Amino acid sequence: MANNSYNDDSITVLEGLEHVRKRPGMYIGSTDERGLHHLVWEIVDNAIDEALSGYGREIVVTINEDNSITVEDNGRGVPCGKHSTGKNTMEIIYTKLNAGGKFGGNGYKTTGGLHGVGASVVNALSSYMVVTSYRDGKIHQIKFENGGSKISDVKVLGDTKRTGTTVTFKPDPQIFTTTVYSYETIKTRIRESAFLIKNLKMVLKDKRSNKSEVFVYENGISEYVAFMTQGKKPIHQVAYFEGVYNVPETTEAIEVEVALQFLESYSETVVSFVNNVKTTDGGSHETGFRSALTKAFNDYAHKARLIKDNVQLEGTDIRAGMTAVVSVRIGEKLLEFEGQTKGKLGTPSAKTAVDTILTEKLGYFLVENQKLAETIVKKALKEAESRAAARKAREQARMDKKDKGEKNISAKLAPTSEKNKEINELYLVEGDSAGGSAKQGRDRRFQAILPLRGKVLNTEKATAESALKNEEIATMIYTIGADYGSAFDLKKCNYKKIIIMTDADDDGAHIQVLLLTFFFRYMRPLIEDGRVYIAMPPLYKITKRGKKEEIIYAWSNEEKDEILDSCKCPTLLQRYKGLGEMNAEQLWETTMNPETRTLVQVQIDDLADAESQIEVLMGNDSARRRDWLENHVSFTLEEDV
Ligand code: 28F
Repeated sequence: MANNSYNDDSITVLEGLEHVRKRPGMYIGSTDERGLHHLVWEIVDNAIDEALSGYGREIVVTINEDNSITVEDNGRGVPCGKHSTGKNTMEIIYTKLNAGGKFGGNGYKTTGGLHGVGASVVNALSSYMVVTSYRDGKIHQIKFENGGSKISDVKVLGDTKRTGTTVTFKPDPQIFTTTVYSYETIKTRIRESAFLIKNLKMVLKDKRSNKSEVFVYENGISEYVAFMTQGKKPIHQVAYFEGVYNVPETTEAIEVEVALQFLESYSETVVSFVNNVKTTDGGSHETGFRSALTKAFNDYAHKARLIKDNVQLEGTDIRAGMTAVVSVRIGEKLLEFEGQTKGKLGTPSAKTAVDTILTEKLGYFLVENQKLAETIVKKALKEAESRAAARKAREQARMDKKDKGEKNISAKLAPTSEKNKEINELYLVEGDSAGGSAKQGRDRRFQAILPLRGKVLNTEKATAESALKNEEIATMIYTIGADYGSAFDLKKCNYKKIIIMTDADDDGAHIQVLLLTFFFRYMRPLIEDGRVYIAMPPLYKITKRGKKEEIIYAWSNEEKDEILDSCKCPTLLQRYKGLGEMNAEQLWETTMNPETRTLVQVQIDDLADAESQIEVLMGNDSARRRDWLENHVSFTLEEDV
């Protein structure tokens, strides 16, 4: 029987990396912009692991002019002695798939300084890579090109007093659909790492724009929460809890850190991590967090006689208006995840670890901060009442409308003829005229149309009660059918896609942002499950007056110019000012037909960033909005086309 377990002999060096080039998606998920940035995370995480092992506290990430990346740390320096295979260890680390670690680039970084398995994957997907190790008083360097072929053996370039590792790599354009790095994407991720690891200094430099920023936080995740709630109205200073939980019957320990802050508002935001890697789908540590919060607040409320013994505060009402970061560190042996994405922590003892530590420490905190504890309990009771009131109001409104024979609030809705939640789509259309064309042009089997009259309410500025009284908002909640806020239930959602279709002008963009704010605040799982889209109507209609008339559409100025340049015959150019200028047939063909349309899927790349951006752009603090716009938007007076 063939020995199908990998070992040093069965993998020849290049063949291993060849496999990575053949199936990059298996190692870095995709070869689009996300996969491109994955290369950076792999190398940066190795530098972080070295810092977590206690060596070096500063990491510098540089985006070079040619979109290559340089990462530097001041750790011990990658080993560069002789390896048992006779090759230099440095060469092995960057050319072997480290079958010993988790297979593939997505292995787990643990705090044990087990340097991730991704460095050789990055090499395989780069047109060149240079690794320099400052160690034992010497500068050792090795170079690779074309996906990991060694250019030369390790060279000693000279003497040095410092120690550390520097890796420069350039993603291979033959592999990646884009090789242009995003400063904001890299900034968000290294800032997150700095928040998670106290006093780790992360520096980001962009040689393309000469921009650079330093991130170092001596109060770690407490500063992360403060960053997420900036501009909002907190009712107390960020509270921080930490502890170590010894897992019974093992020699393993789980480190737990929690930072939380209650605000005057009502949205709940919890971001969680395991070994400094974000768990976007939560998991056992978040379960422990929620259970500890509910227990600690109910214990306090009963002891302080704020609620009768037979009354129990709901976890969702306690957490309304709370922002929290939960970060746990678990050794390799206990680490397990639910599902393939590894975005959801499975380790059962992580629930007990967070639950035990937080119940105890939060319990003390509430006794030591009675005024605050009382405020939060009262807020939770009010939230429970307003939720019940809003539900009663909606039920009553529905009964009233039905009783009085009035069309119920979803009368404006042109429903689908078939009830299939797995394929049905809901178009939210700006304006009645476009709504009319959409109703006519659509495929009524699976496409529903809900025309929106004018501007949707800005739910970032409105209170929950007033938002629910707004007809457009109430209609959307009723039509989508999955409730809202903490009661939102994705399984009840009537549509697979919610598509925002507005004019391609400023008003249309404003309505898009108002709707996205609403979905982010009241139906966030809809976005997280990738169900919210933006329709892309064409900007131009080009009529080619040749032997027979031909109509072509263009979605950008570049595309329009290309079409005009390629046309020999006379053409008529029309710039669409709004959806209403298209008839039903054209609207279907260009923007609604799944075969021919273009949709943009809305994704939340970084929850913390989204939180603070929406607050700045949509919230009540116009001074902060103006600052943000002045720093992030260049205003050019464009001639009207
Ligand atoms: C720019 C990215 O990759 N830094 C790294 C080290 C240090 C050691 C190491 C790395 C042992 C055999 C796994 C040094 N001295 N920055 C980095 N710094 N890897 S990667 O060892 C490799 C491990 O393979 C190191 C003593 N022990 C470990």
